[in-house]
Amino acid sequence: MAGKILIIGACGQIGTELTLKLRDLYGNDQVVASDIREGSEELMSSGPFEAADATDATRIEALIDQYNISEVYLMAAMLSATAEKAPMKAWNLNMDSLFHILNFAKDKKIEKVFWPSSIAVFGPTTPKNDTPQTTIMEPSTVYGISKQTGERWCEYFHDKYGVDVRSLRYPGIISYKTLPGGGTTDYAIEIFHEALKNKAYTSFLAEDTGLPMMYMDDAIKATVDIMEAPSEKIKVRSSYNLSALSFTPKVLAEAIQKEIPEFKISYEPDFRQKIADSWPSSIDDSQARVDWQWKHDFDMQSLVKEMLAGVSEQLKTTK
Ligand code: AKB
Repeated sequence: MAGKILIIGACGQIGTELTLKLRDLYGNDQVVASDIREGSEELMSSGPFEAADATDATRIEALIDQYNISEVYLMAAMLSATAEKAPMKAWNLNMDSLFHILNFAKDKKIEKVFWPSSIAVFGPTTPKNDTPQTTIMEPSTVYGISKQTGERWCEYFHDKYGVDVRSLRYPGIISYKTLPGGGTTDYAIEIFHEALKNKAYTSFLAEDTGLPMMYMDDAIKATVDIMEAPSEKIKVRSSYNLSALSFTPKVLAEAIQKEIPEFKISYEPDFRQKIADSWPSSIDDSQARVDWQWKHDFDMQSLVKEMLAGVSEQLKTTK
């Protein structure tokens, strides 16, 4: 790598674990974390941190110059449920931050960009099962519209200006180190905290709502793999479908009950149900598997075991 890595939105759910992984791989000083707020103790103490607003182009450019940045991972975004409450704010954050980075890459200030897309790019008219890489996309959420638009711009900047931008359509990502902020798939994380604390959980999605999901370690592996793959292997410059698991709240609850038999689940769907209903239940990611040999490691029961162990460890230390 010619220069250092900058992670924008490094203190969020995925940003935190991605930063730690990249510091492990390339050295602590090589990976600069930035966010509008400070992050976990581990993140803050393991390498450089800079306070920065992802929409402030001048500040981001100053960081690129100061640290001799060659790669940017733009992880800052407003997620689906929160974005519905503040549509214009979400649009501005999700789009402005992307345009700044794509333009820096176009002007050769940086060499490579990672930008996450999401299953939210799909909508109610998309085939629901085994959703193909290329299909009908009519997203009905602000978040989905911003991710779909972002995908089009990524492809445009690649085709027109040769920008080396790489992207994944993340499913719901399940982890315990840092809580997610305002997603529709968040129930699949809350459930573990409540199962351990109260042996009961009320799901905001109905029992039979199937959604694509993935354990954090697999999401991080996919992100590192796509960024390390030789450029000619990356055939899709909008964003790749990415898949590991697909389950409903009921099936997840049953998997938790195998470990905690007294655990009880009830259902009180709220406004997030409509968002979930507009998304696919399962994703066909064969193109990622062929192009850059993507492969997931975690199945349902290993995810449940890891989550229960991780969350209970955390509960012990926060007592
Ligand atoms: C959300 O629920 O908004 C996110 C996503 C699927 O992109 N987790």
